[in-house]
Amino acid sequence: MSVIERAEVLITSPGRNFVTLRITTSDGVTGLGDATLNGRELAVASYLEDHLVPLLIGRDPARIEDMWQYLYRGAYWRRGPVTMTAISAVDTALWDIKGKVAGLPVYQLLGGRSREGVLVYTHASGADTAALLDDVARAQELGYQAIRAQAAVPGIAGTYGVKKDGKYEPANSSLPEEQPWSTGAYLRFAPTYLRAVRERFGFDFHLLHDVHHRLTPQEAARFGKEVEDVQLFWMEDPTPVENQEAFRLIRRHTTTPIAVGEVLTSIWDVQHLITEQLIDYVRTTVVHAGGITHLRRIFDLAALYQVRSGSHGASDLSPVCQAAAIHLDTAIPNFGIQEHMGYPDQVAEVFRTGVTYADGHLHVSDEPGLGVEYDDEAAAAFPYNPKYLPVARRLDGSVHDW
Ligand code: GCO
Ligand code: MG
Repeated sequence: MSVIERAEVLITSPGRNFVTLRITTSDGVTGLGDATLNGRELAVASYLEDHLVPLLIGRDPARIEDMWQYLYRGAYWRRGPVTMTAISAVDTALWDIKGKVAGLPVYQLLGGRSREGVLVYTHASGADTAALLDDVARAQELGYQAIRAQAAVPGIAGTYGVKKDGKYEPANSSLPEEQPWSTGAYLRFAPTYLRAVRERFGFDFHLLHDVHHRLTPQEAARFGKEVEDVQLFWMEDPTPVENQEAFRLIRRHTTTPIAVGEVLTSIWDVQHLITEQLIDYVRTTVVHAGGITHLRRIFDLAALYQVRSGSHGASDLSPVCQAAAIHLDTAIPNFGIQEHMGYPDQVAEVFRTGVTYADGHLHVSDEPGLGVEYDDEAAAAFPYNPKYLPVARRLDGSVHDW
């Protein structure tokens, strides 16, 4: 019987930090899993290295479900981003291995194709409305059929979602930057630029917007209602997700679709949002919500309630997570949309991925497994470089939700 012989935690920073788990079997087959938790990378690396790797050695790599149950229930402590990201990495690497052993791409192991390509949305942003409109035009020229629009709120420096030097990357300083926030200014301005996008480009593409947990339930209800005429594909994270009752209030007032889940890590975290139909899209991801095994379970639950997938796909999720997500998106019946933010150029030197973009869609290759290779030599040129997301403060100095 083939057993797990080695498991290595690989850390690299080709323009941004990535943690990767590589599992090698006694037959010499390797599998990759993304273990990146933005701004808390080393906590997951330690969880894996100190607590999980010793448990993996000698076990059967084919028993993916059993491994998931063993690591989840066996930890005693449940859920949470560090634990779930570590479990995700093991799970994803084992699916990669199973595909390579079977000679099949992972989407075939998940039931085969439900669709040819995976509809993706990209980011457009700007320091003001004119700059945002230029960026939407750029995204359309690249063929994107779904675009997330954000613009800097006048008078508020460093507003969430706006690019610096042509690339969007909020985690850009070695200690968290503190940025001002004014809900009033945002609520006055955001509807105007969303309307300007529709006025200039029409309704023949999907328009998305990320509120990034900045509003109270009442403010979010008002915002959703006010932008109904722009027909958003979704408003994302309108309010912090800890108090899920809040979404009932938003729902009562607006038909603007709601997407939630990038910070949630298990089926229990999204259970009520889904079963009480408080959201339209669930944004949990392979890397933070327990790997392919657990995300499939979340999406199957969601399918019963006509909730569709809309996985987080920011550039702090590695190409290994991206490939796993595209395999899953290709196979599931209730796929909605996939975020596609792109990566700094150096990322392609470390991760060779079979995922390709064409006409607003991502496609997986038919290589066995996930179709991603990791170049150790290239990775060594990019040492870990601690970076943090900013912290938002209201104009009176108190901390707001980022
Ligand atoms: C998104 C997200 C990201 C997150 C980042 C956190 O919708 O893409 O909100 O921009 O802020 O991934 O690590
Ligand atoms: Mg988001």
